[in-house]
Amino acid sequence: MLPSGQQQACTALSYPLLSRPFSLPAFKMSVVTVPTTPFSGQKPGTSGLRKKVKVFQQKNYTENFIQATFTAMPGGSEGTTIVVGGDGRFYSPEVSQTILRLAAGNGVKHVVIGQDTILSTPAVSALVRSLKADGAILLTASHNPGGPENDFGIKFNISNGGPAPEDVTNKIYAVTEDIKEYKTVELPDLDLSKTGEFTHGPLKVTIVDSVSNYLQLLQEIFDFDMIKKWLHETSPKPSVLFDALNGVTGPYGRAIFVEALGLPESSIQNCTPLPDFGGLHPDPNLTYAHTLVERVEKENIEFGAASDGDGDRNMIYGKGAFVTPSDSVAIIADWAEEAIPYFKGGVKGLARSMPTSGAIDIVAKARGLECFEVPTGWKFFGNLMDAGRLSICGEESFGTGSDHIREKDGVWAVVAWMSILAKANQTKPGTDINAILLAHYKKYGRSFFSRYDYEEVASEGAEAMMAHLRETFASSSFAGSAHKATSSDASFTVAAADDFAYTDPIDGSVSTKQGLRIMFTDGSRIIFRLSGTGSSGATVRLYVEKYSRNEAEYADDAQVGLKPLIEVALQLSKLQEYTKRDKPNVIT
Ligand code: G16
Repeated sequence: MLPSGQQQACTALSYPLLSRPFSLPAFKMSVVTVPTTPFSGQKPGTSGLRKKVKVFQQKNYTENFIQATFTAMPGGSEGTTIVVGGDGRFYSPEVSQTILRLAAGNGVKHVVIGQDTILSTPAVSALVRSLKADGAILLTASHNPGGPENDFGIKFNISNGGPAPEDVTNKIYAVTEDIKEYKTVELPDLDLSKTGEFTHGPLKVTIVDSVSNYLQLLQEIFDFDMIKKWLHETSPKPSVLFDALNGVTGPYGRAIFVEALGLPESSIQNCTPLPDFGGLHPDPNLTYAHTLVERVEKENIEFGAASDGDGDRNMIYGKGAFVTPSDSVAIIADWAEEAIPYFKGGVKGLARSMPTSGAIDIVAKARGLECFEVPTGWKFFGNLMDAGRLSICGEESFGTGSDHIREKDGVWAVVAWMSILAKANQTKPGTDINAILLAHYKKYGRSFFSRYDYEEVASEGAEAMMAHLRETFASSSFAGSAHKATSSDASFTVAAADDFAYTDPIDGSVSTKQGLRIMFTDGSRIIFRLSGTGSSGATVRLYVEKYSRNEAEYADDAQVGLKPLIEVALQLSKLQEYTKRDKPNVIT
């Protein structure tokens, strides 16, 4: 291990897997301190630093951020083991080598890295936990498009396997603001295409198969035999389609759905990770996963599912039945003990992000479980899980997961839904996704939910709209005021309005300004937030929710029922005026 901060010699030299012929001269590998200057705006957002590739390609830009990450690592980077993985997007190969050099320069002892740097975000979290590593660096901009003109991202996870909490990301940002040098060792590129253990300068590097550790974890969590029975012994056999959108879950999809569950090759699509996702926008929603939706409808497929670029998001879609992420997590929570062996001992608690619908709260209440409402961002669930108070949680942004790891987990959610269907079919053959949804609504009522995204609007306009709403909230006459829809007589009376703030029940940390909420007297809600994951401009998110116990409405299209609320939201925010957009880019 190298003491950092000074020129330090080290010998070390075996390169069994260099991609090009290389004969190593007999020189000493030293830590080199390279002078640099800060770049503005290296502030990690909801989940890491996401910018255009071209921004990361600027000289020293990536090095600065990685150095800041090592400097800010809780406990320091000296002597540590870190996991490195990502979704294989454009520019990952170059950045992986940069990480190895800076890791060596910062005294890291052992780097565990995915073959060709490929490891899904959940697989990284699982590896950090099973290896008891000190942290991880993930190369991903998640669901954002990839390629030379698109996005790249770097995220740091801590030793529990979860995204770094705000005190750490704030520290990373503070270091980037004042950085003067980074520490590196001038190592040649290491061939990352073959698994094995290597000595790379002062580092031990283990290149791991991308899938095996994660697959083993899922096999411990779920009853694969029960799922196989449903898939192969039901008559007629249910058909399945999994779409990896050319993101990282391709190899996982093939290993799980084709190899482990015995489904035909035709039940997976877009399953080769590509640096530009084949031009797809790897975001599993009705807009960007439309080929999945079309095939499910046209070919009468019972079970469709998609995952995003880095494998932490999911969408569940059966014929004629889109499962909103808010419903998805509530239904998984309700079935967990019955259908998923991992939860046989009992579910500890449930949680959702603030904009996510309250469907899961209703399940929690019925089952006598604690339920937490946290700000948007998976990092807010970690403390609750570590404290043993949270088992299952989800976000409206197509994130669902449990305390098996500390990231949301797209493939886990897909297998959870297969488990629910397999279980339900044991007693009621022919049960499909639609039947599961309707049964849930009958039991608990339905929370209609939708999100409108206005992507890449001018930041000034978006900020001005938020300021206008804050001003509106401050008026003493706002609570109690009534607001009428434009296309109907529907009217909503404001019960309360606030800027959501959260005090972490475990460590007492406070996060303010997490979204503007308007709660109405009938239980409906409107929420406005600016996304923390965009790479340029601002993305306004408008969330609307309405709860119904009227059975006649359960099969309705959510957009119809939510229209009056959306109209009120647009009036109150003057969104169209401030953003100059009359339509959202994406509706989910
Ligand atoms: C990230 C976070 C999620 C968050 C989502 C959307 O997801 O991990 O917790 O809900 O962004 O955030 P925002 O609304 O700020 O854009 P991912 O899949 O992009 O890593």
